[in-house]
Amino acid sequence: MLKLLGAHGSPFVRKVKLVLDEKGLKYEHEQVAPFPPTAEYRKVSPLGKIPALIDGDRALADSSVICAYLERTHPAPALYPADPYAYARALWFEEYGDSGLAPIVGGKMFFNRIIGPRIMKKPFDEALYQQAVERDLPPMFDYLESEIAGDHLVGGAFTIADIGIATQFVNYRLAGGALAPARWPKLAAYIEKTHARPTFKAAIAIEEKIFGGARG
Ligand SMILES: N[C@@H](CCC(=O)N[C@@H](CS)C(=O)NCC(=O)O)C(=O)O
Repeated sequence: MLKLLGAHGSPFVRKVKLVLDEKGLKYEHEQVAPFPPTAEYRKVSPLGKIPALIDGDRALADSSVICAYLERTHPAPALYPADPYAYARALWFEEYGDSGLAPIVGGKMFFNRIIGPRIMKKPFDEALYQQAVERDLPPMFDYLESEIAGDHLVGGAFTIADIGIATQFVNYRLAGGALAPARWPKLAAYIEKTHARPTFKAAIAIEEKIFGGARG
């Protein structure tokens, strides 16, 4: 059976979980935290980061790598567009989530407000949080607002682009972030709809239980 390694709260672990769930695959989910990674875990994830995936005698690290692998090994339902440009655009939005949103939403908001104080005994840095909300994120949300034309980001279908962006907004929400519909009407409606998918709803319910009460 497939085994997903990585802890709840990570947008990258969630990205893989959502792909597994959208494809209806059976898997075990072992909670592995990377702070610090063990020597044993580094054998499957040489950079020491979560997630990793075990498939029989195969091991893979990195959420984008794992999702691409799952698409090849379990092609239906397709989560990547067939058209080359749409395919590349979907990868772009996944990257925008991973490298654009994650350091701000994950680092400056979720980690700063939830994981740091709760697990690492690091105090909440309110100025850093406000910097994310007031300075860093508005231009990123403006960009996403300008890209949204319907229910999905690319090709009129649900793809890795939607998973890659909306997983970051789960952390945004868990960290206490709110999307003002008056300023970003399309983005707010898009995220609400995407988070209402059964796969997202189930993931959010688990993580709200773990982290929801930790805001403060
Ligand atoms: N590019 C990686 C990023 C994974 C990542 O940064 N995971 C974080 C947790 S959300 C981590 O393991 N951090 C530990 C570290 O950087 O040492 C992926 O997509 O899987």
